[in-house]
Amino acid sequence: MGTATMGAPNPPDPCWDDTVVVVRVYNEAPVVGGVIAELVAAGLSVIAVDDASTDTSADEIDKAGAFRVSHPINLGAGGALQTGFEAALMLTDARYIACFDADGQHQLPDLLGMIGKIREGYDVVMGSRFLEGDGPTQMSWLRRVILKTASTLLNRGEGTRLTDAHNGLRIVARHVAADIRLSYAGMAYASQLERHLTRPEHRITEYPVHILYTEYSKAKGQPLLNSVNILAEVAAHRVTHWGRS
Ligand SMILES: Nc1nc2c(ncn2[C@@H]2O[C@H](COP(=O)(O)OP(=O)(O)OP(=O)(O)O)[C@@H](O)[C@H]2O)c(=O)[nH]1
Ligand SMILES: [Mg+2]
Repeated sequence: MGTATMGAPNPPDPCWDDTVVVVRVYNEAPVVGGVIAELVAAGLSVIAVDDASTDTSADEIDKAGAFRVSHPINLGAGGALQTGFEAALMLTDARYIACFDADGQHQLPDLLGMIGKIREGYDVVMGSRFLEGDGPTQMSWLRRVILKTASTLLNRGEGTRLTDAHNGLRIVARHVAADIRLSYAGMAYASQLERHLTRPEHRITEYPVHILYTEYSKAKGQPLLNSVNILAEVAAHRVTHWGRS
């Protein structure tokens, strides 16, 4: 006779069909296939925005099972994110839209936890590298100081209490995504996005995440100078909008 165990049935597999994940991709061929395949295997729908990559990223995206949208020219990380939000709104009826990087720095368990969090009734859930002390995130001390200072300045401006204002791992409710208009070039889009997400009418919270600084991502990622630029942009906005927010 069979050996099937009696008693309580297995819990159903978790279902993530209320969420679509936007992955922006610029020349990430060595890693993007693995990143997307893991999301797809978990049951998530993925829209990958290929930002005019000159390597084989597009093939890797297709093989891994994402829906691919391709820019004919490179529009930068902000432009790619804007396309991702618009595609998610146009092509799906997802309640939530998540952003996940293609370079292997973001981790699936963090994303799944953030989906659980936004289902509690938030409009925006932001990943934070600094919520659980400094945790296992292997960031250089200088980048850490710069990003924390940017968060402090942004908080003063927007009246929010974020610990990590420039984290790419985020999830937003559909109505929040519908109002996003990213127009800044370079990495300055991040401050523009944060200012939108932290509007007082949005119910926002943070969720602890662990960003991996792999040899690959360190070799390919943003130079420290970009963190300095982010800080300068937030400070300049603070000065020009003094007393207005
Ligand atoms: N740098 C860059 N990234 C882009 C562009 N278009 C899309 N991306 C994607 O945007 C995501 C974030 O880019 P990163 O350069 O890793 O930026 P970051 O994670 O904020 O910075 P690091 O912590 O240094 O890695 C990655 O998935 C990129 O592939 C672009 O034009 N430039
Ligand atoms: Mg990165």
